Amino acid sequence: MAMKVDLKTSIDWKEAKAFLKGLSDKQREEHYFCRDFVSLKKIPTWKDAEAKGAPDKMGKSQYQVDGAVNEKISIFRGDITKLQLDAIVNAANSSLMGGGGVDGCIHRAAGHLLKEECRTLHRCETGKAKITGGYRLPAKYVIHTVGPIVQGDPSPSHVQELRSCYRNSLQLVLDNSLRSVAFPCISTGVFGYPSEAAAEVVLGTLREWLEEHKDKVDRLVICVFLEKDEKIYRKLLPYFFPVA
Ligand code: AR6
Repeated sequence: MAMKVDLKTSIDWKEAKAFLKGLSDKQREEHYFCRDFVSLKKIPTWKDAEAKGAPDKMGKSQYQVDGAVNEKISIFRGDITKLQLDAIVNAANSSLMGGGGVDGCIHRAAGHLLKEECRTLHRCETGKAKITGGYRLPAKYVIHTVGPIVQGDPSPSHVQELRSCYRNSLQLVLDNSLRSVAFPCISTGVFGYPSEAAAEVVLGTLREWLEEHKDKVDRLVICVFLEKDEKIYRKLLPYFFPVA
């Protein structure tokens, strides 16, 4: 049996990561930064949410009704650091050394070892993604991606970069055999990407990806933080993920 590691005082991220890897899900809970974490089974799927409280309907969708896809997507409003999933995505900057917004929240919650591991990754380009351990987070891994910085209307290359953030993060989900992941609204805070335009890119990208890979994951969670983003996503979801 490996020596117990105290994640609050340890200075060796590799040792801490290996220690956490050897624990059962239940054993990991005692190392979480919070007690009020949210497990995957508490997050309704889009299919269930739609069945319960029919949100606004949109006009005709260009997408087919696909029950298997609708079971794999969720919208959750709240703090992404509380989600007990295989991975959460961080809207980082290219230094990967932390910052404000959701990045700051994730680094604070995960603890100082996250930064130590990030230091070894040597930056990340816009649209790319890199993976680390989750340390004191309920999520096992953090996927760090860097969104485009936008002033005014997004250009076609901004659109491609935002798409790449989601697609490259999802590629890491597959490469690491992870089954559940939550995304924040990448680039729509400090980086200035208009929220509704971003949501359209995100939903199109996730729909397309799920059509191809739905059997390989249990759930993709869109984690919104602001009421305005929740409204935007609830308005657009029936278009990209029609239920009936
Ligand atoms: N959980 C979920 N979403 C959150 C949380 C949270 N705890 N906190 C904020 N958000 P931003 P960006 C939402 O600015 O635009 C940092 O300094 C927030 O409401 O965090 O990609 C980095 O280091 C918004 O909807 O990320 C970079 O320098 C969304 O997260 C830069 O900001 C993204 O807002 C990245 O800017």
